[in-house]
Amino acid sequence: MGINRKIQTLDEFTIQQMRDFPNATGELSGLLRDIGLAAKRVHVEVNKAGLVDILGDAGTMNVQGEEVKKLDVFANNQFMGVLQHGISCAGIGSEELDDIVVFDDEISNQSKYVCLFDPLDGSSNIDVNVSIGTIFSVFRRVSELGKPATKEDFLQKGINQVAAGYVIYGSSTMLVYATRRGVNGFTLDQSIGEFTLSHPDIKCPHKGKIYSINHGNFFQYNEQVQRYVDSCQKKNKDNGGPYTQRYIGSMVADVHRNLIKGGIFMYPGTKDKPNGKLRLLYECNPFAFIVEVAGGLATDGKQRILEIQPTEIHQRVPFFVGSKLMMEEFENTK
Ligand code: P6P
Repeated sequence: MGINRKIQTLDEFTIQQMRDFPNATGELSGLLRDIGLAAKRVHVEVNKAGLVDILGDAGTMNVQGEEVKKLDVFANNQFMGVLQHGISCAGIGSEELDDIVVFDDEISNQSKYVCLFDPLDGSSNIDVNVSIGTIFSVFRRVSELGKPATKEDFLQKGINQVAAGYVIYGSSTMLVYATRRGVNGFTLDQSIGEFTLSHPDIKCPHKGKIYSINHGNFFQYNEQVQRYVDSCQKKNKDNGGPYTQRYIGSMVADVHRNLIKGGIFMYPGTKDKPNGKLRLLYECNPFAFIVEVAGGLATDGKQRILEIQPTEIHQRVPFFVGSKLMMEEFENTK
């Protein structure tokens, strides 16, 4: 007799969430299922990226006679496409697009939500087989339903997100998303082509032993960061130091590992780039929301990421995120 373990797919899970909220319209569940569909299509392309030379490099024609696009452009088109043809999203912002794209058709204008994406973060790592990811953020519109979405719908504080998540294309492909009810992880079961619940109710350990930062910029960081990194490397009976340094240069992989195992990820500002490199709306806000719902903290070194009032779609912020006690250790480092 086989183990009768009920495997719950992403679709079943989101529909179950709807049943728990009788007055839910199902739009958010539908939006998350749309994102799951696009993620499966991106998974297929990412997993054959190493073979692109056989199928024709970006900008050439592949064996099917289709133009082979850069993978991040391909990913952007997949996520934008499913949402534009769905019924749950009025428009998107994306790292790949200079400005927001308002879908502005009768159905989309009735949709309650807008989405922001980094469709394929870390794509420069793909040709060396390092895990990469998609990051997404979902807001309820503040503009009038029935009319086109506006820039204000996208420039909301991160605290207003109704959902946020990421897809990690790694040793397996996982979709992790958070609502205020919790963080749940789904692993793609390729035998049935479905994301299945594998990491229910993810919690970020309050303490970890991993610190993640690009040491190459050490002498460009401010004194607080330098002192904290220094303390991470020293034996310390109070905080269990020295810590282990892990940094793969792919944000989704680094933050996902620290979310599961405990740890702190830092992308500070430097003298040359005081706002750092990472984008507020579609990299830092989503991860700040996810990690906070899971019990961790996220700041720009001074204030809570989720309290920052955005001023433009592609703005950058310094980013510190991870286990509550490690983040407090950092904040208390003077
Ligand atoms: P650095 C990838 O290019 C990325 O945007 C993030 O995924 C990653 O955390 C960061 O840049 C790495 O930047 O400057 O350390 O190489």
